[in-house]
Amino acid sequence: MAESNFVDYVKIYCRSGKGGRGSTHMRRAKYCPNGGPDGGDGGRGGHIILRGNRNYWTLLHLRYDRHIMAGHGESGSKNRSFGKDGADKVIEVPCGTVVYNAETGEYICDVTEHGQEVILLKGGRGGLGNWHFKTATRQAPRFAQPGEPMQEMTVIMELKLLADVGLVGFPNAGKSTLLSAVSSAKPKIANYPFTTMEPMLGIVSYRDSKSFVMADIPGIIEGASAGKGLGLRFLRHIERNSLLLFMVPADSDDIRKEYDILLNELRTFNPEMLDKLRVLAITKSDMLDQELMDEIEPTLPEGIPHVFISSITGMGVGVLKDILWEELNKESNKIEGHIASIAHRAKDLSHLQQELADEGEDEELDIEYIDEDDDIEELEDFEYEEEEWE
Ligand SMILES: Nc1nc2c(ncn2[C@@H]2O[C@H](COP(=O)(O)OP(=O)(O)OP(=O)(O)O)[C@@H](O)[C@H]2O)c(=O)[nH]1
Ligand SMILES: [Mg+2]
Repeated sequence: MAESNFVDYVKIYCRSGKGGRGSTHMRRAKYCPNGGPDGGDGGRGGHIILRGNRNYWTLLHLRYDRHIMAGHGESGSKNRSFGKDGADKVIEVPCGTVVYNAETGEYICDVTEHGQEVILLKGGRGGLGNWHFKTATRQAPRFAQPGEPMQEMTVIMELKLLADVGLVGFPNAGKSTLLSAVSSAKPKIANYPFTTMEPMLGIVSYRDSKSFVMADIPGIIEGASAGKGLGLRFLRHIERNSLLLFMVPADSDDIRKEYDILLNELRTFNPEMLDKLRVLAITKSDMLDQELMDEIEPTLPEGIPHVFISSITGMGVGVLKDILWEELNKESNKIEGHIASIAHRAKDLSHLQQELADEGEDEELDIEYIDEDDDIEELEDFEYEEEEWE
């Protein structure tokens, strides 16, 4: 997917700043030759911070800057002067970004709201200057604390679009046509499979200026979980939807079978997908007459609300919106929480390398770090007590 602008998977290297060291300065002034220790504390290293930003829709901007490093804290100096804190680095991410450790696959955090900030890596605390260590028996400590080390991590950021309703169907089922009919989104529509190559969101307005968000994703075929068609990588974008709208065209040979295949592919991707609310739309129903609909009706899968629709004539679309709204606002749905009702699982380590390769993100990112500001050497075996840190 290298040529696409829709980037929903990136690997980047992040490093926080290390803490500045405390100063070992001794005060010496004209009439005060043995003024004692007056070395100030080092500054804090910069944090790496993630911030949700609703103006970003993809992770594309992160493709260009794969090494994100915060500033180091400066050393303390004489007169008990504090060192300056290192500059924080804020990474703006679209709402719905989930972060994993690229080496262990471990889930780290997610950012779902605009303005939400998460500290991904903490900057090291600055070391205390020598004047903190002055005691009755040790009047001139010639040591200070080194700053705390920096932290580094290579992370995978994955975007999982936040929508209420996700469209699920074979290619050509009419998913994009529905999205274009009920929202102002302008997805590409054509009479061939895999017209939609990347996900798209649309805002569906409902009565009394209420609205919900619908996500159109590429079509799914039997065997998608084994990589057929566009595979299942786009399913991550409906992982967080609370409702899945299954779409099967009226001219399908076997609607129930098609529905079962879709369901099975979802289950293979993530069994929790089956815990979501489901609605079935029989699309392109302008091709049916009442008699045919009556014939199809009893063959439809049980236990799932269904509706015959045509995005072209508008038939059933209003009813569909009513059903979607009703389902979305069900008590059972509310308890689970609107967003992220799915728990984030760690990545499967045995497949992680393959996944990175599939996403074109398997290149090594680690960098060699040269420490130009060598820490206080004499203090290598210095052990400070933990409570010395504030
Ligand atoms: N007669 C009729 N044709 C429809 C209707 N909805 C969609 N179509 C046609 O079906 C074809 C496929 O529509 P799309 O909306 O592109 O289908 P899709 O599910 O998004 O397909 P992919 O993106 O390839 O997965 C187009 O030629 C549409 O014009 C409908 O309600 N009635
Ligand atoms: Mg489409």
